[in-house]
Amino acid sequence: MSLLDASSHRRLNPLTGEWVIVSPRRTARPWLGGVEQIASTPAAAHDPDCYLCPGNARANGARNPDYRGVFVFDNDFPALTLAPSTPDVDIDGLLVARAEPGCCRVLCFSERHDLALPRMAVPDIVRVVESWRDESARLGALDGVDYVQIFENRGALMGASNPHPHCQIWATHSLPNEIVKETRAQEQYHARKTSCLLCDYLALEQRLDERLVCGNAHFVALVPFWASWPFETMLLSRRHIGAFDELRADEVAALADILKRLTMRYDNLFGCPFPYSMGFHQRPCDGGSHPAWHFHAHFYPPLLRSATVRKFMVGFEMLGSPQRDIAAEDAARRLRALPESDGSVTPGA
Ligand code: H2U
Ligand code: ZN
Repeated sequence: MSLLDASSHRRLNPLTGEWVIVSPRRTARPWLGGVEQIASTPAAAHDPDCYLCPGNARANGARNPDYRGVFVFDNDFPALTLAPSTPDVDIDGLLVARAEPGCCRVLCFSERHDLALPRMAVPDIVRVVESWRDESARLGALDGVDYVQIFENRGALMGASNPHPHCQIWATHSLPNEIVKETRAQEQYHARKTSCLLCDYLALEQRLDERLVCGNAHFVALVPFWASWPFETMLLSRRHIGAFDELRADEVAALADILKRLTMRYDNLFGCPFPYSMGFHQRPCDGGSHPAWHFHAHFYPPLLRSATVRKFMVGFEMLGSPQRDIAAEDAARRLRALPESDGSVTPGA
């Protein structure tokens, strides 16, 4: 069932229960709107003005150690604290507020200011994945922490405040909105079918072979049928595991491998350091066993036509439903055709 040549339609995201409008080939319309700056890869391995490089002073005056490899620290400007003093508020069910205990960490991928995931060596990315696993376990065990969200904003276009390759980790007391939706959908599917939503979805995608991008022994990258961002992808573990704490050593290595390969493809799409927000979705750490939960990552890149023309999620997307301009199958075909090389290449067609 190919919808590549279909006219406009909507597709269901079974993980959230939300719909996305698909308008294939709408990129043919003229564009006189905003053009972004082409980001360049930082040239220097160490930048004396970077808050995150080894040995440098951070914005609040603390000094980074002369670290090598992964460096994790408490965010100096955290969005959440472990003991907030906010009282609960509920006025007529209309003005409702709750204290939100939590903590925020920053994780630098390595001492190298110039090496993002696509340019790092796989063994060095393995150290990053191991740190994600360790931080998830440590923060998840804290009193009052029910969820650990690991995410990377790459590129100024996606709000990264610093080009030094890094990600953030937010541990929260309540489940974030996306996790509430995904938990509900996976549990309902599990109850209805006595099987896992994402195991079944992955099996279907492998059979249809229309939206797969790349894979290895333990992970698959694909453009989800319901993708809303132009080159959105999902990373799925082949094994039914719920969270970082279940990753075996060979799966840690495979996750590092596929992260490098997928991000190299992204960089090669428009011949630029490809901006995105990505993050891992894992089972809540609230004491429940959550057998329906399937570990995965989402990549949400904003670029649409080139290194300088992005997709705006505004207007109808903000007020109604998300809408995409190229079919998911088309995006997957383009990503699949790209080389996995970290040099600069001719931008993809
Ligand atoms: P983003 O690039 O995704 O914004 O992540 C960087 C985080 O690093 C950001 O949350 C923190 C910011 O608060 N930070 C510090 O904790 N100390 C600094 O000296 C600079 C930035
Ligand atoms: Zn740096």
